[in-house]
Amino acid sequence: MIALSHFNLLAEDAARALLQPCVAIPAWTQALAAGRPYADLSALHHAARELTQTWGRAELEQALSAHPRIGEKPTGAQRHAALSRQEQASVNADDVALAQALKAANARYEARFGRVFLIRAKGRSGEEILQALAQRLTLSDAEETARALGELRDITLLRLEGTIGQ
Ligand code: 2AL
Repeated sequence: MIALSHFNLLAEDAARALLQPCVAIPAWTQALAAGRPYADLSALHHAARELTQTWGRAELEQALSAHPRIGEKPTGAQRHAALSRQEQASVNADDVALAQALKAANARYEARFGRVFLIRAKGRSGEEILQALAQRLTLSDAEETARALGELRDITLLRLEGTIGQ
C-alpha cells in the first residue's frame, strides 16, 4: 500500500505499473495515472469508477486474460496472481466435492457464454459463488455481460483500495 501523496508524485510509468495489477485494461491504468494529482482518496476512487463506465465486451475479454477461474488459484509470483489468491481465500481448496462442482459449473458457463466466469470472490464462500454461477447461467447474453462487467468493476476498485491509501 502506498500513500496517495506518494502516488501523486510518481513518474508516469511507475504510476501505471502500480495500477496495472488492478485490471488488465491498459487504457484504464493510463487514464487514471494521467488524471493525477488527486486531492484525496475519494477523488481518486470517483475518477477510477468513472473510467470503468465505458467498459464493454472488449474490455471484459481483455481483463479476463489476468483472471484465473474460480477454484484455480494461480501460483505465479506476479502481483495480480497474489491478489487472486487472496480474493479466493474463502473458497475452501480442501473440499473435493466443492472443487468438482466448481469445475463442472465453470465448464457449463464457458460452454454457454464463451468466456471464463468472473465474480468478485472476496468475501464470498465457494458455495455462494456456486449459487451465483447457477443463477447467472439463466441470464441472457446482454444481462450476463452487464453482470460480469459489474463484478470486474468491483474487483478493480477493491484492488485499488488495497493499493493506494491515506
Ligand atoms: C477472480 C479472481 O481472480 N479474483 C476474483 O475476485 N475473481 N476470478 C474469477 N474468475 O472470478
